[in-house]
Amino acid sequence: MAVATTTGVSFELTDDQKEFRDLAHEFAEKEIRPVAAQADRDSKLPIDLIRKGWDTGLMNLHVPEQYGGAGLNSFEGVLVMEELAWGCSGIATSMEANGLGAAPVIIAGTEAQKEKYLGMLADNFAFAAFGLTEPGAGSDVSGIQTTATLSEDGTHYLLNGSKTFITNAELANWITIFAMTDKSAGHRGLTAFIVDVKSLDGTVVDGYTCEKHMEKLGQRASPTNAIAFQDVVIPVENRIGAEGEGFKIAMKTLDSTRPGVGGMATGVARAALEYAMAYAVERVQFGLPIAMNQGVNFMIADMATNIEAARLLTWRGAWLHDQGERATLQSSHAKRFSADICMEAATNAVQIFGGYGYTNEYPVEKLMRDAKIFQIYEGTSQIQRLVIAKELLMPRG
Ligand code: COS
Repeated sequence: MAVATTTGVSFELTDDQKEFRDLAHEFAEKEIRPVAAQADRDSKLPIDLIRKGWDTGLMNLHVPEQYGGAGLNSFEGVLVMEELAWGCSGIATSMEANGLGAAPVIIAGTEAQKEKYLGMLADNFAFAAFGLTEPGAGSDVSGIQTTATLSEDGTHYLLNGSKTFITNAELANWITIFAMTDKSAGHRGLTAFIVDVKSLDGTVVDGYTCEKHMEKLGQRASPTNAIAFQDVVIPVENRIGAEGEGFKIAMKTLDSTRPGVGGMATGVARAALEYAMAYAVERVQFGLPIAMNQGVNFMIADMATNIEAARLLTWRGAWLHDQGERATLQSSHAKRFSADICMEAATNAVQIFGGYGYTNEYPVEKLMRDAKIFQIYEGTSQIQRLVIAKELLMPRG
């Protein structure tokens, strides 16, 4: 990884890191790319491919080795995510969504929870999801309406409410759910839980419903569902942390996962750049390849510089997190910048392809549709700016 040494900073990857990145690249090139356009058209996750990814060890990247996972740190995870998203970011999102679902357990779970739920992901082709967003609570996490009410005997909670835009919910065996245990306490009334929604043999828990996946603009291969809970029983031992700690667990989770989103956005931007460069040298107008025009090659130059900068920001955010430091500011820098330059790169790739770029005969219109979500999920670009401004102007201890 990019190691801070006594003499300075090295940007050189270790042999192991190069090997893991190359494994992910090969998987993206040979397995993901050939099916990406069809998966997008059908709005359907190629589950056999995801299974191959699980077999190859490219899922559950951050599950520690002691629970059977790959045990990668954040920095190494970012390397993998850039490559997978270079292949197809919808497929990459679904391949790595277990990481988002599992992060609260890794951050604040008990040993028993880790063994059971992280172990389940590593030992079986199982899925986890992250249940934070609600129809009325997206950016404003403290507006969550879902409730978890403790039983009189203190053995379990009853969960009621609904969540939306949940990646992989239709596949999930368990979901980390954020629910109010004390509505009068604002963000301090939010608590995190592990909710078993579907056993490994496919039996759905009483009171849980998962709607058909949504038809989306981009990242269409990745299932996104609305879900609801009516008196779903959660054993008290499935609470993550103490009552009222949910908000901070959610924020710490997003601090840890946003560099990975930045890595994916960098991967999509890189794909857009590569397609745009290949086309710009091949497409002849006015007797010359269009790459000879400053209007085109300056676009390419800016895309390339932005990609380099995005990669460095994501590496730094992830690296800081790996040092055990609070990486809120750097994570938001990484996520915001990578998402925005990805959108710009994909839009400019379509521009360089001209009319052809606007058709689905060429891959860049998909990249443009896929890129948009990076500016929305795991905190919009506006929320990232808000976090950055708060961290700079009102730094927390
Ligand atoms: N790590 C640890 N603690 C944090 C934290 C972080 N990154 N960010 C905030 N906190 C703590 C604060 O220190 C504060 O603690 P106290 O209660 O002890 O004072 C508490 O959490 C509330 O913080 P704050 O006042 O900043 O919260 P806000 O309600 O103003 O909202 C934002 C914060 C907007 C940044 C947050 O709601 C957010 O990130 N929203 C976007 C959510 C999102 O990404 N949704 C996408 C869905 S997930 S796919």
